[in-house]
Amino acid sequence: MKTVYTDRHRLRASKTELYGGAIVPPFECPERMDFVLDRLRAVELGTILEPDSFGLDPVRKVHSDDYLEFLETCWDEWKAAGFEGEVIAANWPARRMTQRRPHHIDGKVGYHALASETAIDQGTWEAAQASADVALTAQRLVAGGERAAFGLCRPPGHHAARDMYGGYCFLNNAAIAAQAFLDGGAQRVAVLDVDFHHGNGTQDIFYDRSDVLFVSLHGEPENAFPYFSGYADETGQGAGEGFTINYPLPEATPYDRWEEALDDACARIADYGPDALVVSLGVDTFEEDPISFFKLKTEDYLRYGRRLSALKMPTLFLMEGGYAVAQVGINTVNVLQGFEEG
Ligand code: Q9C
Ligand code: ZN
Repeated sequence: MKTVYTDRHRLRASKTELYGGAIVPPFECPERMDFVLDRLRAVELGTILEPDSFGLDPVRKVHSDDYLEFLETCWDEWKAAGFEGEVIAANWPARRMTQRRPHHIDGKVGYHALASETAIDQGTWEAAQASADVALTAQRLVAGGERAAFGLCRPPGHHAARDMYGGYCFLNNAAIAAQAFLDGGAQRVAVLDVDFHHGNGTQDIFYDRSDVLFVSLHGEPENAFPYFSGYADETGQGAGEGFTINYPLPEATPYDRWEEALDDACARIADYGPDALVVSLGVDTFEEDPISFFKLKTEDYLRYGRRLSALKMPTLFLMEGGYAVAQVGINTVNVLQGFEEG
């Protein structure tokens, strides 16, 4: 399987994350990619290619113009306002308040943020665009006939909604790629999100559509970020009713229980009969992940890679989360190796 990757992810080098009331070094750090690359090379999974540039046209199909304009200009506006630190949201259009977009950057940040842990630094916008290019380049390989490809995206994407960033995500790589399959002639695309966290952004983008089936296994929202999304009764709306499927799972979920949900998810995907499958591949389901609460072990990633292979669908894997940094490589590549064996 080919991998698409660029060092330009290093431009996202935020130094701050708001965590438990303290400012800490971000869990979502550049070193994560080094471990994945080392493992890809160690097992000789396949060629590692640079992405091409696709520009913003494919991005505009899933994100709003005012949001993209915000991402492009927020660092300069923040500095021009005289702020010393990185861009962090501190104000929200909360319940019963107006949803009008403010002019001052301190207000605009809150308008476009869905959480405050994620700080924006100078290189974030360029890195986010490079990450989308990685996804689109890998998507083109699969659309062009490869059985599977891996987009080693950083920053991740699945929390990014049509007009909101957060949860370490800015551009929704999986949604951009799913839309690209459709625009390339696919009739239906399935997105399977196996990151520990609910893919609220991907759900948001396709919630009222039937041409993308969104299926997610994740920590139950009562107890896990993003807290306000991911319940089993969120099933889509309008034409999209029935095309969102959520499997919220409790604390300490072990592999056997997780695999039962995966089997059900796979059956639903098979029934849908998509032309392509996009896998939002987060490995923060790992038992040693510092911010998550499932109990998957390293060998379990091989097992579910084989299970995904049995779907026999053109498959695009895109990197999402995973914060047990030294094990992110082996766990991620185990899924891809399992897939190739399966
Ligand atoms: N107590 C992704 O995996 N904060 N994003 C968690 C835990 C945000 C995770 C706090 C986690 C975002 C792509
Ligand atoms: Zn995650």
